[in-house]
Amino acid sequence: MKLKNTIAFLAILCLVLSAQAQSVSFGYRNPVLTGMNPDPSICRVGEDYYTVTSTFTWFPGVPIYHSKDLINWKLIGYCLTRKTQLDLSKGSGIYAPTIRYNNGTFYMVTTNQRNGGNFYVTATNPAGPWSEPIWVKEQPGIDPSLFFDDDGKVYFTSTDPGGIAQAEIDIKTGKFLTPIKIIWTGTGGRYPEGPHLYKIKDTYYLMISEGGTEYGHMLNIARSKSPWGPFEANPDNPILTHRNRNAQGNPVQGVGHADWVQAQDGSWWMVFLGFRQEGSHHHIGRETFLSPFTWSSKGWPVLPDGGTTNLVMKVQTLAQKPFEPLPKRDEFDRSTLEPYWNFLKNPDSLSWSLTDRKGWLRLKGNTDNLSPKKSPAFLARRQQHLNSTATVSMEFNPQAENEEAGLTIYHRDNGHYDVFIRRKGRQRFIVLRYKLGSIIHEEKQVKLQSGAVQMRVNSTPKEYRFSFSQNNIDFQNLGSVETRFISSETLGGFVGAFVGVYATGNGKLSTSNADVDWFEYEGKD
Ligand code: 6LW
Repeated sequence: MKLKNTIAFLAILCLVLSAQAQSVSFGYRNPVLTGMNPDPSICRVGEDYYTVTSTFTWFPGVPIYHSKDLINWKLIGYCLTRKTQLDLSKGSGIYAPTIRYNNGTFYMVTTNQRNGGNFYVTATNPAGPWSEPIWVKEQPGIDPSLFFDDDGKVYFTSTDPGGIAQAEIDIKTGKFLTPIKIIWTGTGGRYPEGPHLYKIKDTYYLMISEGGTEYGHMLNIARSKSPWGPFEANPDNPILTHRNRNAQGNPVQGVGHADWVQAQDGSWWMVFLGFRQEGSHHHIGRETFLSPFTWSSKGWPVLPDGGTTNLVMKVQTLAQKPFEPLPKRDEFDRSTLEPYWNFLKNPDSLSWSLTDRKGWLRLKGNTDNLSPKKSPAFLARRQQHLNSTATVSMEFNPQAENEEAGLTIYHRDNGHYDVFIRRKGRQRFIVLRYKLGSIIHEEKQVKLQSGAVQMRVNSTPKEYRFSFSQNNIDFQNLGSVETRFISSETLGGFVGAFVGVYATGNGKLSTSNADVDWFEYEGKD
């Protein structure tokens, strides 16, 4: 009997221990969403987490990522997939989104800068489809957020020239039910922005960023017993920043613009933006970082290490549930694009096809080039690693000298490095060209044999190296160039580097198609 009891006890102990072992893991690497993924916003539904980030003039807009553990994320779709939701014909596109879940419905609220302003879309399945926009015409600021209070009221909070502004909103129509009120002006830092309102028990917390999205970025918080304020600032602000001396040598900089979530096990987590700097420049954009936080005895959020974050996080996490890694090579064998492909502005549906030549991505150069007025024949994906290799195999026999097609590292129209095929007289060449503001430099031109061409870019934190091959084995070097010339510090703007394939007729319609057999991307960070 005694032995039986002991065995039963040990069996139960084993079960408890193994259950515990499955419910937590230890440690992870930041950023959790690599490549251009700024202004993250997060919500939880049961044990599922969803995060959205800003996309500016890339299409489709606002990717939605899913996770079971806050660390491993899978791109499951986009909130803005139609021109009726996302017209990118003017302006600088989509700024900071917020995602919220209320009563069976997901809400994603954001701004289409100078192209309609603030709006939200809704969905019951976060992977889509998402609704047509409901426009919020009464508030011209940016960084909108929604807060669903437990009394049924919904608040729309955003920036305003006077500070952080708020109104109660009729969530069915987008009409304001109250006048707009400035609820907090922040702590005196420049650009009070990225507000989110939360309620814990009977206290409302208003978390915002200040200092601008560069090296002076910081996260500040205030609280009140009313959603309208007055808001009392946390005496220990900022709760997260790398602007101070203690973070001077940290490879992560510019942290701020956060949103928080409480996990199913009661732990608290923030997602926020930051960038990985290389010699005081960053070129792959602002990325999404994750940190746990706790509450002080005085009721304020406290982030680890005095409000700093790291690439390697040595903390307990939810049980980690990674997704299958994506195949390195896209063979273009399906009739739909892999979700990571993006277009610049609203795509010209005549400029590309997966069905014209089965198993190939066909690019049909239009009049636009990589300084686009509308949208060029151009598909790109985020450069998600500082160390990476991208290779494309392309068949392209230009019939006229204005036609070109190739591979590009593209940050903005004023900063990209292109390796491409063109023709001069009867000869085909491969060319390496750098475009940096008003400077256009052709670094190298090499004669090609007939047949397919593989174009490759190897990236390290400091440099891009371009090469080509015609047998996919022997690669001939074309040249190397610094990453920092296409960094955000050099070019300005809010975006980051993408790598992609393009074709153009440079002002005329191209008479020859560029056929992409495969595209390979491998990250090595
Ligand atoms: C965004 C603002 C910001 O609207 O950058 O870092 C702007 N914060 O909140 C664009 O991402």
